[in-house]
Amino acid sequence: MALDINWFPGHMRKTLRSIADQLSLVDVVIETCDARIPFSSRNPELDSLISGKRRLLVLNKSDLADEKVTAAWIAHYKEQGIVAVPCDASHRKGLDLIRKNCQLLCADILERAKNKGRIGRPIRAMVVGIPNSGKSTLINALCNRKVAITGDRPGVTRGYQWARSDSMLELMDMPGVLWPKLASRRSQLCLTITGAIKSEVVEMTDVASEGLTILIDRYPVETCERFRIDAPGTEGFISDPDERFLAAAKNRGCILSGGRIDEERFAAIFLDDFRSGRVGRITLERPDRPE
Ligand SMILES: Nc1nc2c(ncn2[C@@H]2O[C@H](COP(=O)(O)OP(=O)(O)OP(=O)(O)O)[C@@H](O)[C@H]2O)c(=O)[nH]1
Ligand SMILES: [Mg+2]
Repeated sequence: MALDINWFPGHMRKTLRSIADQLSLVDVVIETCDARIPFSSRNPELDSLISGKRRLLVLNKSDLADEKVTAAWIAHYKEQGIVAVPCDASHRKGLDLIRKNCQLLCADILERAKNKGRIGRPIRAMVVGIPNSGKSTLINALCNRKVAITGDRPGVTRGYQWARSDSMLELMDMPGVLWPKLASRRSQLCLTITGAIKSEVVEMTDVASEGLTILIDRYPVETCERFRIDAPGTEGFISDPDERFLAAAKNRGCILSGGRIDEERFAAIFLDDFRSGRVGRITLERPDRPE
């Protein structure tokens, strides 16, 4: 069953065409994914589009993800021959590693340019990835100034734009792209609770309720503590997901006059707590158990 949502507006198709058109102008592609969902936040259409290019995979928002699991993902990619690095673009962490790896990946291009007398030729990099994964934030961090508009919602960047980081790096920002056939319902949920899919196009109480179930499955202690519900394996654990969601909402004081539970308000609280890292540093997908 799929969430009944339209996550692939026409401008994403346009962006995929634009990426294909501009690809020959760049030396390397920097693909940002969300370190909390490395499996679901990589676009297979982008993957095949950029397969012929040198590329660096950036596991961004690593400040919100489980550090050990991020390390496991990076080792997993290394086994597959993909260079991946962790990054926290908001706090400017991991930038040197990105610069260094771009240089390594493009060493032969720089060497050839040098042999032709073009010493100090900048590396041209295109930054691509799913919406809201932090592409523009990363570009601003690498440029050390605000060159690109950023925002806490998907679909902020609307067209491509070049920015000069320093004498070594030139960067092209791109709008985020999803793909028309998202894999599983669980992937769709992961993309929604992390903020890659617009909350306007989905029923947020359903998403939050299922999100709570996923979080309890992966991080029971942190999740049950935050939402003041009994953990699995304890006597008071509520096994029915809907009842559990209502109990959590009640415990957080989301009650309307007349005693009805305010599910919408709790859904917003749940998503805000998760997205801001208040539940803890959480990664929803592991390389040994991506789904
Ligand atoms: N915690 C955390 N937040 C981040 C990080 N990088 C970006 N963000 C936040 O994520 C949100 C989206 O960032 P953008 O840079 O606009 O994302 P984008 O990929 O350019 O998004 P689109 O242009 O819509 O595709 C903003 O609220 C950023 O502050 C990070 O490493 N850690
Ligand atoms: Mg952007």
